[in-house]
Amino acid sequence: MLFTLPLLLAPALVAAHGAVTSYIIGGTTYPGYQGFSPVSGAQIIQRQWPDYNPIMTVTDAKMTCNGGTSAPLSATVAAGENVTAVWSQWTHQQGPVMVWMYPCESGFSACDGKSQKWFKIDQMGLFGTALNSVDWGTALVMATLEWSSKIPASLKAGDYLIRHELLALHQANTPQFYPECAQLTVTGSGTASPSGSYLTSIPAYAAQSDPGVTIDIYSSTATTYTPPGPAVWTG
Ligand SMILES: *[C@@H]1O[C@H](CO)[C@@H](O)[C@H](O)[C@H]1NC(C)=O
Ligand SMILES: [Cu+2]
Repeated sequence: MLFTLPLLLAPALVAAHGAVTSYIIGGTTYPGYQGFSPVSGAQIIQRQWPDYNPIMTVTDAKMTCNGGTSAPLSATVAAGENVTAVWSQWTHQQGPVMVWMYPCESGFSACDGKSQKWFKIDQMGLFGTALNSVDWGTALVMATLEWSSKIPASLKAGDYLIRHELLALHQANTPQFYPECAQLTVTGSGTASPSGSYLTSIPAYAAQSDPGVTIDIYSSTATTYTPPGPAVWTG
């Protein structure tokens, strides 16, 4: 019987991560990609990701959209409305949730997310005072398998990528990034766009040595945590 244990454990290890697999906008569920790409002709708003292995460095090319480069559809969302990302599974309870957007001014097919135009619309890091607790944004994702964010009400109408990123910090000084992107068409009469320090590039939105990235949550005596990257732009 003992010989079978490693075989039984193996699938659980493979499954011990997660990815966004659908989106809820205004009461409509938009199926995302279920893994693992490519599925030709999948009619989805999410950019297909090849796998949900952890990304270990902030400079990895997969940081942009977990390797996803295109999707045939987009979802329409009014500025000021919420977008809810849904994970089919998630297993880590320490680290921040960060939600980003990127303008696709020339349409989605030409939109590679490679310019310095990414901005955050939402994030939650540590909401308690103990780094080794489960008072973290990703613990809320583990509990509900959802994350809801408001599209800034004043955001200029147009095409955008939305990027949900979970940064898992449960292994000391060994960050794991899990990002996925979907395509949104934002409507409304807003005219605002973030500028200056709100904008950054992905990959490499922070240094690997950033204290929000390379951190030992078990030995640190800090009582606060600052997610890496720019401040959140709320419009
Ligand atoms: C909309 O998203 C915001 C976070 O940006 C959240 O505080 C709020 O609860 C959400 N509303 C709903 C109805 O989900
Ligand atoms: Cu994992």
